[in-house]
Amino acid sequence: MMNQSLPTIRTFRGRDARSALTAVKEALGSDAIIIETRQVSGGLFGRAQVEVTAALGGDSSRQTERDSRMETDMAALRRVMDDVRRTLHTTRPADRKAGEASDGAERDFSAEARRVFRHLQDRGMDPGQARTLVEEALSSGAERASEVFPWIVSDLRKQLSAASAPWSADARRTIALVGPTGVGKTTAIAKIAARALLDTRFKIGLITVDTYRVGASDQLARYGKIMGVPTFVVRDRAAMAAAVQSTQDADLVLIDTAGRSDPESILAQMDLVKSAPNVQLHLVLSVATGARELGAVARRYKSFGAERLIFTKLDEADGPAGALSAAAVIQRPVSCICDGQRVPEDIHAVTDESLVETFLAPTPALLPVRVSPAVNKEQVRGSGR
Ligand SMILES: Nc1nc2c(ncn2[C@@H]2O[C@H](COP(=O)(O)OP(=O)(O)OP(=O)(O)O)[C@@H](O)[C@H]2O)c(=O)[nH]1
Ligand SMILES: [Mg+2]
Repeated sequence: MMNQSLPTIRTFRGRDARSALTAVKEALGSDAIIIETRQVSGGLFGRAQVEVTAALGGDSSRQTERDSRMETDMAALRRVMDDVRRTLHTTRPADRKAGEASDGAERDFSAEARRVFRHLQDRGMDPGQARTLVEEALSSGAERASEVFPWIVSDLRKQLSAASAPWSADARRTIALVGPTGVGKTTAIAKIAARALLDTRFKIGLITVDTYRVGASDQLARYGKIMGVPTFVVRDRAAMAAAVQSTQDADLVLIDTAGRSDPESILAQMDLVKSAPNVQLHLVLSVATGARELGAVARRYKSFGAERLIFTKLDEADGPAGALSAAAVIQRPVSCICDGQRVPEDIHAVTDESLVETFLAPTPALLPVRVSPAVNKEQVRGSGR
């Protein structure tokens, strides 16, 4: 079992498998353990690339040395990627479209209301949702931006509240991560398990029902092996019952599922997941997806009884407020957010305040000016300050 620290787990990309593996070897050495290899798009000009997730084997002094070298490499890489992203985003057709759509919608708003409306759109909120919110704020008597925005924030808080992180002591004991393909379910499970091991000193059990894709269950099993946590691959209810039995002394049981899009496969999988007693479903959604699509996915999963939301890829989102479309449909609290590929660093617990900050990024101009009525210039001068 682990005690002090978890091994470094990092992701590398290359033109092909060979160059990605060379990068792994350079950074982590030849004793690196490969967790997963996958095809991704996202090279320059949308070229396909190979992405390898790997963990470090070997002794800890070499690990520290390699860690610091890799941090420097990664920081340089991130800077280049940020530049590329900025250049691409200044001319993105999708952005122009959003702007055009908003012109008509905001025409009858006052300049103050328009400022709030534009801010919500810049943050990636669905134009229809943004318009409705501004209209409701106005009809409730708010006029200035400093009144409209707080009204909207308090209204959204009713739909978007924070829940205990899955690795905290008061979270549900059995949690299944469900959601569309590629949103980061398996990665989030590895992050949650690692956090629970490090922060809460929990005993963990991992179960996967993802037997659809070749190698999918291996991905979780490898994370499990690195963390010293047992992993069970489950194909049917009998196997689920056996896995539940085997993990009965665990403080936290995490169930990984396959990202499927057709309702029948989702249904069959949900049936299997729900045969685990007292399981709580956390719907995982990537905020790098557009607002409209997020709303549609949320509608698809709502009927399966998702009780919590997990938002991922905040690092990749231009405007993460598209998440609010999903939140409006599901109306359940958020248990954590993910903002990168690093295991376990890029997962965070949330609070009601941090959620509003994350999704809406209020600027000082949109918030009420705080003036203490008890203090005037005379008093300030008189006090000698
Ligand atoms: N940038 C970024 N990448 C992430 C984040 N979370 C996961 N990823 C990456 O997204 C890709 C897919 O992650 P997985 O965890 O395999 O996704 P999944 O939902 O399990 O996918 P399926 O099992 O195919 O449904 C991997 O390259 C992850 O490293 C995140 O918060 N930010
Ligand atoms: Mg997965």
